[in-house]
Amino acid sequence: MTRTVIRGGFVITASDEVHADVLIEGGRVAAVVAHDSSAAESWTADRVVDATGMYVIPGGVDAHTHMELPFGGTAASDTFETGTRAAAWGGTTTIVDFAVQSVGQRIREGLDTWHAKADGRCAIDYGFHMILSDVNEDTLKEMDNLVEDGVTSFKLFMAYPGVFYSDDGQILRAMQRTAGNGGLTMMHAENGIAIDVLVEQALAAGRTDPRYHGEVRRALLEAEATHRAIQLARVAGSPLYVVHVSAEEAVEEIARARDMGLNVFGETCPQYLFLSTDNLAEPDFEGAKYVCSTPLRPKEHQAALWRGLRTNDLSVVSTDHCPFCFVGQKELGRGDFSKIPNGLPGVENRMDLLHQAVLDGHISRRRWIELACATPSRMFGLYPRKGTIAPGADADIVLYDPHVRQTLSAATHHMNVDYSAYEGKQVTGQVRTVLSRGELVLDDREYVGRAGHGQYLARSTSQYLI
Ligand code: DUC
Ligand code: ZN
Ligand code: ZN
Ligand code: ZN
Repeated sequence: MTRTVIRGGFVITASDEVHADVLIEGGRVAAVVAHDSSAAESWTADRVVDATGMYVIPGGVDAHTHMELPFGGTAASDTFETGTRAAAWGGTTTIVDFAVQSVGQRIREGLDTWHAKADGRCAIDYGFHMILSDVNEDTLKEMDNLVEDGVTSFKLFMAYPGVFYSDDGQILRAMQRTAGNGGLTMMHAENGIAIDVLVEQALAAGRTDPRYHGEVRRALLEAEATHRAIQLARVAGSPLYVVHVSAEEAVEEIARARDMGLNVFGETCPQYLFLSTDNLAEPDFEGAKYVCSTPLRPKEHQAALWRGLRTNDLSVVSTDHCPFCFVGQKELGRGDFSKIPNGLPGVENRMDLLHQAVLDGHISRRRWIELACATPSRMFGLYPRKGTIAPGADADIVLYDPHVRQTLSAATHHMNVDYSAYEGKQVTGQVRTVLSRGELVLDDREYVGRAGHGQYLARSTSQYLI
């Protein structure tokens, strides 16, 4: 069994910060003990990784990615191979991607399709949520089998009529099912029926630029859908996880539900914390680079998101990584913003942007790890295997240099997309070395990983449910 020691670093988890050495045996953490203690000094190892001056943190868990997602007549530009490699460069060692059940399809067919895309190609470990686009009697029955097979969360859409959309009756039935089988309902909360009316009216009035994407997808319609989803979950007696929360009014709905003691959770994404409608209004169609749903909001919403992250009304930051190239993909929507494929690249940037949030005073270091590693792991049934550094955990570990300054740019990133949503942004801190189950993936910024190292993760049910 290979023994690796990570010596001299500053270990940060969601609960502790300690100057400690980490012993890895057979791909798992065997011990974490005080640096320079006699126990640590007696360790023999095949490999010693010097972590002097580095943070030693759990690999990131990105619970919201869309590799190769077919959308708007095209498909997300990162494959599981390129997207998981980029994730590793950015210090993320686990993704939970969204498999899709299309209309008219059995869930199992959708899941098989996603396994065919991902299996044998990932650089890091991966699991799946299931997007339900066709809730019917068969779907409801199949949901139980999925939970048993380790796909324990289901995303429903109140938006995108005709594509992913479920009506309130379908949503209620699916929630009732998860109330019985231990699954977690994830919600895309936007009133898509009302949004489509506003889209039609905007286009008819000649408002075709990307910035109108943000205007028609109104914050009130996110808040209304969030409220409705919460009430439906209450009726069903099921937990609810609201994905990509961007509007202050939606945070308020989630906060109110949590104050009532309901099992309601909120997720936000770096784009809502660092970007705004100013980006959507960039000239020469550049705003298309920032078209995603829920949309970017005016800057004033950001304070509510940061506050929610501190109070735990928002408990997870994931990326909703769904990249489309500007050339040839985003351009499909020139002259009609509704034809711009929705989504932003970001799987590589999350850990750095959240570390910058630590430096900016928005969150603490341990909260950084909690939001990006520990809570998503617990939320989606991967803890304590993922998301922490503790005896028995997978040795998914990142050596993070908190002092290096870097400029985020498409010229240097590893995502398969021709622009960066954060082009030119300066951040302090950088991933140096990444281990996945004890194997080096990134070695002092030299990529040594391989497609196919990543294993499929059958997940338990959420560890936040009572
Ligand atoms: N939102 C996006 O921005 N892209 C994919 C799907 C979604 O809900
Ligand atoms: Zn020391
Ligand atoms: Zn969504
Ligand atoms: Zn998404």
